[in-house]
Amino acid sequence: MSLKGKIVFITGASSGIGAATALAFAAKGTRLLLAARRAGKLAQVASVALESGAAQVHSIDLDVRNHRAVQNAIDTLPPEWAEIDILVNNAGLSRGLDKLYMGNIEDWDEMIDTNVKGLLYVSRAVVPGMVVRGRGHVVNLGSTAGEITYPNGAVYCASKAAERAINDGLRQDLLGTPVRVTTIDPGMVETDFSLVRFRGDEERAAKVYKGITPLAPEDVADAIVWAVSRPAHVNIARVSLTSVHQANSLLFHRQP
Ligand code: NDP
Ligand code: 8X3
Repeated sequence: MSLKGKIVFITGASSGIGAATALAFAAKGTRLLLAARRAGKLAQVASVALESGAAQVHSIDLDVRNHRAVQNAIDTLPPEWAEIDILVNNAGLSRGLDKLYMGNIEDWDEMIDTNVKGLLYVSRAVVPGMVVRGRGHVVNLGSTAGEITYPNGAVYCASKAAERAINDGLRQDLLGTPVRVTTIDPGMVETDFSLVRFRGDEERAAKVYKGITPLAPEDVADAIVWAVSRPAHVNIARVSLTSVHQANSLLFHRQP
């Protein structure tokens, strides 16, 4: 399916997987609606996307945890940007790596508000238009963490298990419409993810990837573009991908 001229809305496009996905869609000649909180970083991604072939880019300063702001951002899109074809629900984060019974409640709130409620708010604002227009594709970012829970990560893993349920539920509820729903479930991807989890502790973040070659954000972007460019009657329900050094969220082969 040709993606040329399609409107692709990517949340969390200022960094990592979201930024790489913006550039992968740019190379297909799409029109990009990019959202995140850090406007400066978003502007940099927008500029590279235009150089990489995007037909047009429109950026939105958006915190997906704010329901009213999300609805308002969609309701007030310029008319030429309103007909979103592809939504990539990518904004997300982890905070902390703690035993559940010692966990920080603010960290829990931030993960659940972003990864679960933010995903719901954006989907609720965008999907009705897709149903009315009779076309659309929602891609949600899940994780191997949503398939198997790992120690000290229960709340992040739970947020991704929720994503899995929401993804499947949305696909069931859209049955009878042509709107497609896909979850992309990567294992470890080297982005700012661990730096954010450990609140800027670079040494601790680097240890996460020690001795393995993790996925690159471009590998995940490639899977997203593949899933959305299948023929219109094909719905890819789930793509699970890891580095060859990872079997699942618990099992790694680390080189000394
Ligand atoms: P990054 O930290 O590099 O990027 C996260 C993105 O999410 C940033 O653009 C950030 O933008 C945005 N974001 C975070 N909170 C909000 C918010 N409240 N409102 C709007 N945007 C927000 O991490 P990744 O690229 O790795 O993560 C992207 C997604 O991929 C997440 O959902 C993550 O759970 C998932 N994932 C990551 C894996 C990994 O190993 N890295 C593996 C599996 C899944 P800003 O701060 O500017 O708002
Ligand atoms: C991110 C992958 O294993 O670091 O979802 O939680 S992991």
